[in-house]
Amino acid sequence: MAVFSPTDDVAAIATAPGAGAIAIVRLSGSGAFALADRLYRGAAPTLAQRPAGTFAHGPAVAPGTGEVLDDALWLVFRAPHSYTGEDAVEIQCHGGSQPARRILDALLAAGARQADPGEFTRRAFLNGKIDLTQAEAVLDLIQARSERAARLATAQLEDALGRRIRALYDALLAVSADVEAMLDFPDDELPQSVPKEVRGRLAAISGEIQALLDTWHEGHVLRDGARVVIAGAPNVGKSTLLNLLAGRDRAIVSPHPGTTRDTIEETVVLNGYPLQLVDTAGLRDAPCEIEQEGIRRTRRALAEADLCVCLVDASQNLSAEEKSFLAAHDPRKLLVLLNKIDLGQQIRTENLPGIDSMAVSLQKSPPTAEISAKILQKIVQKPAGSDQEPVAISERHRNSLLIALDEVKSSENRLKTALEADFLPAATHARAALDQIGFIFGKYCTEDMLDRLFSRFCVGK
Ligand SMILES: Nc1nc2c(ncn2[C@@H]2O[C@H](COP(=O)(O)OP(=O)(O)OP(=O)(O)O)[C@@H](O)[C@H]2O)c(=O)[nH]1
Ligand SMILES: [Mg+2]
Repeated sequence: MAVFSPTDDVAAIATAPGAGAIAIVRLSGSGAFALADRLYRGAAPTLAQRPAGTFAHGPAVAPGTGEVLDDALWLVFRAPHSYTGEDAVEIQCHGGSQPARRILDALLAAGARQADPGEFTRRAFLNGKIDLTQAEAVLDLIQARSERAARLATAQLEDALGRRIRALYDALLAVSADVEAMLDFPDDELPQSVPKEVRGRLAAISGEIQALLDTWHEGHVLRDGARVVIAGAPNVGKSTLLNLLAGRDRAIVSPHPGTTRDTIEETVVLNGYPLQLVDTAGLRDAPCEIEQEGIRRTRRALAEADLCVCLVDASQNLSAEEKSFLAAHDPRKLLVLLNKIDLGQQIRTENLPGIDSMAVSLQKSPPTAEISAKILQKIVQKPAGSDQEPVAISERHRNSLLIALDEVKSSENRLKTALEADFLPAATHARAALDQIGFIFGKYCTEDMLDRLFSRFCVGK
């Protein structure tokens, strides 16, 4: 699974398009200084002669015509102390669409290649500057939608996840080697305690894999946002809840049942977690065609929800529809708000065993912070004590960890018998787990895997 390091010089605009104070053109590769010097018309020495970590000031010209393209700053980075690990120049010019574009075109005409999306970060990975979890953290950081997401991405960039994954890799490697060594023992000479000891280490490894898997929910919510659908009968206070959590009058609230007829979406950040809130048309046998369509949309939204917050009017008894709705819903993805308790309380949390519920009055004294906390607790499912551990794995990490967990457990099971015939399969399972852990930090990777990962980056990163 060798990955070949590219050797050409690549260039790209690294800043977002549009008006801005400055724009940056990036150039990286062994020929970066020679290329940049063909455009640089500032005072001597040339960029190639300048020490690392310095900058020059001077015009950028088109090499063919000598036309001045812009006045720029030229930052000099030398291998291996640059983002990519290669010689690199960053050219800071005026913002807006033209100056950076013209400088880039001049570099391309002089022999640079337009960088692919994420190619600078891909080179940083290939040159051993960062591992794959850190490369992914760069993307997470750029795409972070909340402060909490940014904080976790920064921790991952600083290797918080990579360290744990590599420790896991080392522990598994040692176990694999020991299981393989057990195969070399002549019959009956292997002490009985050895398989048992190895099994204990495998169990500890499973525990660590499971602990990492438990952080997936949080990673999923932070990276993808969670969909929280507010549902219930008409007039129970769904739109009131949306407005409360959104902090603004997003949806119309009225005493007429059937006010909301279409789904209404609002992005909110609750305690640092980005959520997509969806207010819906109340569920009932509606006579009107528009409302019926609204109810179909409610059902569609519910099918895609990470969590359903179901409101009921607690001053009334539950209707048959409400009872069957609650019974049919997965309780892990359900939070019931017993609303309107200021009008009296017929339904109590005790009446809904096995379902998370809260009695509230959204109109008179809304416990917004408590509701937010409860919603987050349901969707993030943060394991206890995880606040000290700034790690939240992604879908890709999870896929590998799930396979690895399965393999480690199979290996562990094989060693239970302490029969020699089981040692080889035990070793094979341990090796398979090792491969999966290796995929996570990029010890093993394929071009295909890297293509997929870096294609999600922007050009210039
Ligand atoms: N007394 C009382 N009234 C409430 C409470 N919460 C909401 N309401 C009122 O109940 C009525 C319906 O509220 P909405 O938020 O529009 O209810 P909805 O579930 O969105 O209704 P539809 O869109 O028709 O399905 C409004 O008059 C609200 O002011 C509460 O806690 N107590
Ligand atoms: Mg409504």
